Amino acid sequence: MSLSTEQKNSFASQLHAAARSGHQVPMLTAETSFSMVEAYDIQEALIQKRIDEGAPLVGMKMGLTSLAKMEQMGVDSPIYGHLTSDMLLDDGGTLDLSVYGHPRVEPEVAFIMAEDIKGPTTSAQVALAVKGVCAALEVIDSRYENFKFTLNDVVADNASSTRFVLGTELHPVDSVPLGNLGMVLEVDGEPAQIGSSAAIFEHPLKSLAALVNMLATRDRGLKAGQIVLAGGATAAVALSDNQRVRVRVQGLGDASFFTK
Ligand code: OOG
Ligand code: MG
Repeated sequence: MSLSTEQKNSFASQLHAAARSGHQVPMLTAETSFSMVEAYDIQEALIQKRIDEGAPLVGMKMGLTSLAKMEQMGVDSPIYGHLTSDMLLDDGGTLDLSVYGHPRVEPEVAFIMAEDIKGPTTSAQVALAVKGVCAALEVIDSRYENFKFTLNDVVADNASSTRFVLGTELHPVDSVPLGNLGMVLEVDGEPAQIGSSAAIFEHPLKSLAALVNMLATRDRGLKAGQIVLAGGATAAVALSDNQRVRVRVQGLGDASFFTK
């Protein structure tokens, strides 16, 4: 049995309303089962609502690309999500947590694309389409109760995407050993998670290539100027009020924000 367009739209509306209110909903799969392809259909319908509200698409993200994240969430394969302009938070900015349900933060790196690219591709090829790489933080917040979901549920919920911060230093991908950069997530100046970019799908460029190849299955690609978050390098850390959160990435500088 497949979902009707109306049903996909209704699921997208429920998740959109939950994201806007900071309230949680039960997992969609508790009501109806659906395929991974349908989960991405729901995600696209959800993103269209944000775009219609005036927040254009600015990029994409990979999620569940590290073992630490897969173990934390109890799922076992990478997924992608969409990033819209209203998810951007300035480096050093303040995040008001009152509008979110149970936000968490992850240390990441982000790419900015120099050229359009469509799969099939490889890590080596995709590097040629990248303008540069920077330190990044991603704030995720599941719209599901207790931050619990199946893979199809989290795909429908746009991979828990909520906000993200990019560092100010953009470096060419071949100017650093991108496959193994030390990464420290600090909360109030203390290390909360320590990892390496090697944890991001073995290499962040491998994660980027996997994204481009996944998009190709839906006849889509990346566009010049788009941002891509490569995926969290460590388990995510729960946020609370009045914190200073910073990621430091070896060779790439840092990115930070305050919570209130
Ligand atoms: C899904 C999103 C995971 C990452 O970097 O692994 C993600 C979740 O854990 O809620 O963004
Ligand atoms: Mg992430």
